[in-house]
Amino acid sequence: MITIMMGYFVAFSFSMLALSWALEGGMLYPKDSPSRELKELNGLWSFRADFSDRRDQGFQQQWYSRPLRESGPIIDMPVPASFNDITQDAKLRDFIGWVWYEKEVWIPQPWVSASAGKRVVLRVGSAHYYSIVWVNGAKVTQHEGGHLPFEADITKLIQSSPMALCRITIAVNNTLTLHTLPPGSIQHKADNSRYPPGYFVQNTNFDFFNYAGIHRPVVLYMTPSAYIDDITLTTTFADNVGSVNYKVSVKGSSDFTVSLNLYDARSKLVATALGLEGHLLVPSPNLWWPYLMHDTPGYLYSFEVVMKAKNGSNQYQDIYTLPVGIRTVEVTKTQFLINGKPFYFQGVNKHEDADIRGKGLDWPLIVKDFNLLKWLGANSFRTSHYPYAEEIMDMCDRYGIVVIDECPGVGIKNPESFGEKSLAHHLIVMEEQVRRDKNRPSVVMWSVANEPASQLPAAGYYFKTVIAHTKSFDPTRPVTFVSNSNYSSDKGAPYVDVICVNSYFSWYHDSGHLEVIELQLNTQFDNWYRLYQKPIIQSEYGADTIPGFHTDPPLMFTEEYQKAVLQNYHAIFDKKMKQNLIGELIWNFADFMTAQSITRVVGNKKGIFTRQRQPKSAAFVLRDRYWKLANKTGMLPPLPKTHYL
Ligand code: GCB
Repeated sequence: MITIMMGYFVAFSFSMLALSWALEGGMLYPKDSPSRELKELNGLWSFRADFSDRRDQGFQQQWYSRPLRESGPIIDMPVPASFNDITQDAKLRDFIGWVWYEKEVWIPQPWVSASAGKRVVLRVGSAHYYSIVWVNGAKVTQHEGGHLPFEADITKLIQSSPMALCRITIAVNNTLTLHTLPPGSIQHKADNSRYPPGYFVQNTNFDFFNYAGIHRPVVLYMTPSAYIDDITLTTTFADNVGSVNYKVSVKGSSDFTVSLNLYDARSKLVATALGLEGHLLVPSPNLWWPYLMHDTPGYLYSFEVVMKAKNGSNQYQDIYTLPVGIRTVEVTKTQFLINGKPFYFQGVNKHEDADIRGKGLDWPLIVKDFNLLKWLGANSFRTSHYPYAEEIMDMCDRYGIVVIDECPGVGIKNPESFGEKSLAHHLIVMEEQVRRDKNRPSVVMWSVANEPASQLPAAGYYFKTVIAHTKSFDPTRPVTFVSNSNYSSDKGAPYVDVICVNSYFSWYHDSGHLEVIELQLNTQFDNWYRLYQKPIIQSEYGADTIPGFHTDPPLMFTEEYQKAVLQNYHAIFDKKMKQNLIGELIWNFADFMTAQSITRVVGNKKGIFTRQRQPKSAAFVLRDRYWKLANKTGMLPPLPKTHYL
């Protein structure tokens, strides 16, 4: 492995060292404000994959030290997007190793002058999976892991250069190891009678295509050099008074004042306070309610922080505004309560996945998906199997779509992936995820993994530690992981707040036998509840379906079979939701790309929508159910479906 990915591993061990400390500083989403400016670097970047045998030519020849076009051929690569499906080159589609991105940008002159008291930050929304960033040939940061943002303060660097032209180089490596999240491994095929010299493949234990590249926006942003670094908000309410509990951190000055203003959705000032920590009280608050639970779901206040600082004779002002929803979350033995009322997750699992752009952020797709969720009557989703883009999470906050926020802990199967090294990284990933999403009202629970080998002895300590660590950063939200282990041997389940179970009766087990679903599902719920007395979510169920395939009686892969699987599951859900079942999440919202295999026909076809977001018959079954449920569970006064569309 080392022979191929040498450059990667050098960087990897360094990062583990650097990251073994708790994270420093906040990760506020970059936004314009009267004191801040933003420059988006999305669009076309120069690109080259390093196809050299050891994938280390870029480092040997220091491709970052001069314009990429000078060290070899380049192609255009859109950002954000996965690089895999952009060209006709099969080698690039399945490429493993370092790829190089570069963009030259002008920094606005007022940001550059050393006397201006500005701070300039380069931020990458996410890149898969290991990234090193240079500006004008100087390394400014590195980051391990996809799906989460990272940034570098480049103020000094750009102020010391004579030109405001800035060459940004980002090398990204998609190699997975047994210690990354998700884990993976490189397999060398040494048999020269069957494979060419140096042949290797990357093996993973997850069922989605391992898209790579710069998946989310890259931005440069400017703040004053004394600035609001982080904000942590939690909310409670009692006796018709809401409380927004805040903690603000400021950097760049020790001589400052902070004032807080809370505005309602009509921009009316409802509360003010001073200082870094405290409470803002809101009489008769408009609570943040999930979609279909209230007629103004997703109500958001605006929490404005105004910081004024002095550094000698210099004065600075920084202003940052964060949306805040006032709501509470609580778990009992049988219920999930939002604002004290039982909440039933009638939702979906998704993927960030689409034709051509792969996992790249795509606004038309995002808005289309939210329209489909509303059409469906879905009130929630799980970010299977990694944190989704902040832009998507913003929509959840605004639309009242409840989120189980899952980390990239998918496919943790090998015993080595339960060791100290993996655990240390997993803790950091949870810190990064909580730091990014802690203020979101839509996020009601963290999921620290999907279908790990949680029956292994090491899984007990591993999940106890990851869950406790997550709670130490966020004591306000329940934590879970999603299991497909046998209830009696799952070593992690004792530590979760909610049992999340995946099962595929009549699909992966007893294939074609719809008649076993009800009995097996009933047994599944009874077993888990008897042992743990915790509420349960059916976090996956479903069947692959080729749109346009029809049979009667239903046969596997037809639209009729998918509908029948759903209906058989629903019959038991209807019984169990009166007891301790608190949710059902279909697998999957839409078809998505996977690795090639004999069980996947150009991807996973368990979507109720196609990859192009057209409904299969099952979408209408689910839509009828979700709208009926919304009325029946008392979440809504009887309403026509069109009410919220
Ligand atoms: C699962 C996994 C999911 C797969 C799905 C399937 O249990 O959690 O990632 O895509 O099953 O369709 O096999």
